[in-house]
Amino acid sequence: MAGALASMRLNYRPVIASIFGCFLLSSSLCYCIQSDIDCLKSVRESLEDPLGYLDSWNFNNKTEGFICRFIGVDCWHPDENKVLNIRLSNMELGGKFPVGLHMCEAMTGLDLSSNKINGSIPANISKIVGYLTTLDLSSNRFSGEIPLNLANCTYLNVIKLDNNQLTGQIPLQIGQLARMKDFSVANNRLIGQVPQFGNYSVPAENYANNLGLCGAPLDKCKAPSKKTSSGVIAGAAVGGVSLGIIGLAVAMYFIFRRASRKRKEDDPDGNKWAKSIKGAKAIKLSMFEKSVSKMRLSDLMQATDNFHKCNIIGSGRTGTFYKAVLADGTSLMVKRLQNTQHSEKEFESEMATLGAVRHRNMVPLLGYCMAKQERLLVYKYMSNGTLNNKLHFLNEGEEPLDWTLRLKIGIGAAKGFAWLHHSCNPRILHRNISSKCILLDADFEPKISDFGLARLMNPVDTHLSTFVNGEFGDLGYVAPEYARTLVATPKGDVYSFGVVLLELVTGERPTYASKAPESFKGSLVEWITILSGESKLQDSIDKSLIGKGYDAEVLQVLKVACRCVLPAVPKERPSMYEVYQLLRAIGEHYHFTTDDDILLLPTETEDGFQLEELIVARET
Ligand SMILES: *[C@@H]1O[C@H](CO)[C@@H](O)[C@H](O)[C@H]1NC(C)=O
Ligand SMILES: *[C@@H]1O[C@H](CO)[C@@H](O)[C@H](O)[C@H]1NC(C)=O
Ligand SMILES: *[C@@H]1O[C@H](CO)[C@@H](O)[C@H](O)[C@H]1NC(C)=O
Ligand SMILES: *[C@@H]1O[C@H](CO)[C@@H](O)[C@H](O)[C@H]1NC(C)=O
Ligand SMILES: *[C@@H]1O[C@H](CO)[C@@H](O)[C@H](O)[C@H]1NC(C)=O
Ligand SMILES: *[C@@H]1O[C@H](CO)[C@@H](O)[C@H](O)[C@H]1NC(C)=O
Ligand SMILES: CC(=O)N[C@H]1CO[C@H](CO)[C@@H](O)[C@@H]1O
Repeated sequence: MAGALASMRLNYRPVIASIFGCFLLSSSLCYCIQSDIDCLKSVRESLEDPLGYLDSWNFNNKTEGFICRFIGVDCWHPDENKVLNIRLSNMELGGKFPVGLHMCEAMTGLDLSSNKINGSIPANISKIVGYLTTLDLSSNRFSGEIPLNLANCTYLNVIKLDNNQLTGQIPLQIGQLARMKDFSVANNRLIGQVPQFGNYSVPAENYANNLGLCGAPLDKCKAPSKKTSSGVIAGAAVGGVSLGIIGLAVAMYFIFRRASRKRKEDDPDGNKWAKSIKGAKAIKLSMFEKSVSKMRLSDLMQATDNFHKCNIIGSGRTGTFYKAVLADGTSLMVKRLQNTQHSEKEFESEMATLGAVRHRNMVPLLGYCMAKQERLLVYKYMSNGTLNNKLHFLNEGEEPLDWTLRLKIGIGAAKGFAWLHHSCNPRILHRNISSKCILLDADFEPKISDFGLARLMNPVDTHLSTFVNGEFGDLGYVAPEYARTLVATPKGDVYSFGVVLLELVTGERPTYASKAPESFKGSLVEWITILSGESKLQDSIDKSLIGKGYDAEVLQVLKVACRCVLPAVPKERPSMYEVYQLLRAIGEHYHFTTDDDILLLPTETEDGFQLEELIVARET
């Protein structure tokens, strides 16, 4: 447990680092610690809230620290989305114990007292809220037994379970909770011997009104357990050790905080690096498009306020994205590449290749810039952000995407990926397709981003090293054989794109199916697999799409998605070219694109495969 706490603190950095998509483009800054946000979302979803107290939990304002201002939520620090306590007392809340709390990894206090929550206390409670010091579930309708596993929440000081309908015996191991100073279970239906805590004597009234409790401070039990006393000694020892470790962990946390604070003070605008290249010589800025060919580094500097952190619109593994607004009002996206150590020559040749990748459904690379070690890529601005945001993080008052837009986006994106796979030579695999890599321009034309940069990364930063860290692609999108073999293939991309199609049709996120039964904890694909087996696929369709005259098309697209994700053998999935053709046929009568600006040559040959594997080998 002590080790777990230490590693929880150490994991804290990677958590921040992995929040962003290929690049989340939203108008507001977001350094959110997604797991704690998801935690609160799941709490809100799992509790019944007849009086609407939790309606004020608005997840659309993505200002850092926004959840800290929610009713009943305290954070470790007011401008950091890391939950310290949740206090939702006396709000008439119903439902079950919110098991999604396991995502609030650093939470130490939980108060759900005086509500109408029923069901049992989870048998794996230490896996859910293992770091609690205070647990107050009093005055609810909890039934069943007090789980033995509660004794594994070793940091608990306070346990209040009074005024519920708990039955059975109190696990004696709870006596091993060495820090206990307030334990009450009055007004339940408990029987048997009460636990004995090392340093703390429970007042008799905390046991009052049960069916038959015994042992000090109550009457002696008729057949006292012999194990109790040794349990107390072991418990006190364990407690002493864990107390030391918790002190250490808390100290480490604050040292870390202070260090990071100090770092921030040294560089409050997060742009020290930019200031250092400001007057740099040997600057090279090349533009592929005439419209911006006269731009200089100083223009980029001005357009991004010297790359001030306020202009960051997203960040991913390959670098950070800034929004730049030129003097004439034109917007651009500038990507600062992470750690490239390639020579200027290598970089230029990669840029020449990427600059030549022009397709209606690719985010256009307009130019690039080299200044000292910095490498900046200039892209066209995409005013409607990511598909992911448009599907799952609507701003207030924003309508869900209608079916024709979703179909248009699906067809356009398929066309782009098919073009990368089949018309580029050598073919380009994306390797990390998700709804975050599909950007939307002002007309909602989808534009694929973040392709072809892998070769510009340091060898240590390429995908293989992220595999080692267990972070090989966006969660919920990775084809099973890709996760197993670590070899990127076109069919791996097809699988990931199938998940994007599922998102379009179901409105669900890849890692979590909200319409599935509460007990179901699998991914979107796993849920679809079950529904498909039961011939109930249509149950998954987004409610906002049903009954508007498109039902047949929606179901057809859902079936294409299934062909991409369900076959266990990658060979049985269609090629990206086939996916595009299938979707295009479904949407033919809309005439979304008049120009057929791609030359599609299906090249699903063995040669194509080998070529790609060579590229993988070179990068790693
Ligand atoms: C894949 O994309 C996700 C977000 O879209 C990002 O967090 C992750 O680092 C990327 N992984 C690789 C290997 O590119
Ligand atoms: C988001 O929350 C912050 C802090 O509460 C507030 O200052 C800001 O105005 C809010 N923004 C929006 C768009 O509601
Ligand atoms: C919990 O309460 C709900 C109504 O809020 C009820 O439908 C359900 O049967 C209750 N469950 C238990 C185990 O009492
Ligand atoms: C706890 O157990 C429930 C079912 O008993 C399960 O759904 C949930 O995933 C478990 N939580 C954790 C964090 O292990
Ligand atoms: C609880 O802790 C004990 C002793 O540390 C351990 O053996 C047991 O596996 C833990 N139980 C659970 C459910 O984690
Ligand atoms: C328990 O009591 C012992 C001796 O009385 C003391 O040294 C120890 O600090 C106490 N532990 C706690 C958690 O109060
Ligand atoms: C829904 C949405 O955000 N639509 C915007 C897409 O981009 C155009 C052009 O910037 C805006 O006018 C729309 O409001």
